[in-house]
Amino acid sequence: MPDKTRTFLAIPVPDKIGEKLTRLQAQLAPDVPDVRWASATATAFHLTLAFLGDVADVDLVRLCRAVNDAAKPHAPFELRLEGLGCFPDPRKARVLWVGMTGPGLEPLARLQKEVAAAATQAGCPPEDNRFHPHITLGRIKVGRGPARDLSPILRHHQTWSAGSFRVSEAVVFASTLAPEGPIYAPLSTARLEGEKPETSP
Ligand code: 2AM
Repeated sequence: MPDKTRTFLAIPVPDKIGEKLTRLQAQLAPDVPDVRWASATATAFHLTLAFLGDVADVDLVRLCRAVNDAAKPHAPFELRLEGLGCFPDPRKARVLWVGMTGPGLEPLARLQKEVAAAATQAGCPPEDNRFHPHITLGRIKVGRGPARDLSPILRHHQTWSAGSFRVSEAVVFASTLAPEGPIYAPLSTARLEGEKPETSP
């Protein structure tokens, strides 16, 4: 059996935004019990571009190169974090997340499509081709009572925003599962080095 690494592609969230997400978690915690909250330190807040699952270690260098080549021509862009949501449904919440809005969604979708295609070409296809941009705040522990309806909480935080941050890199992460939760380690960082197209006057 070859050695494998659980791998995903993501945009890390800068510390300043991470602090706001941590404060939001603290505000939410009394109203949303039994949640395994994502941690700014242990797991690092991130926007997942593609979850690849187990990748053979011999393929990692090829994967990192492919992601780097695909990401490099993209220009950095601003992404605004705003509003809360749940997977699979606010009335049966399993994952609680922060969403994003604004013009940054377009370059984000282009970047995601191209790094996912590059990973596929490198022989490491994403497990799921759907992309719903979000940053996970926490995962609701299963088996603790009936399904949770978080709709009122989402409505209350509809306009909550952490502001914008500049996306300037895409990272290949290794995820190691541990009893206290996953530990993420960057394997390679691709800088977005493209020029922003001129906007017409
Ligand atoms: P997330 O972006 O919603 O947090 C590393 O495991 C990351 O990959 C997690 O942050 C997780 O979701 C994302 N991911 C997507 N699909 C996954 C899957 N099937 N198993 C584990 N993680 C997955």
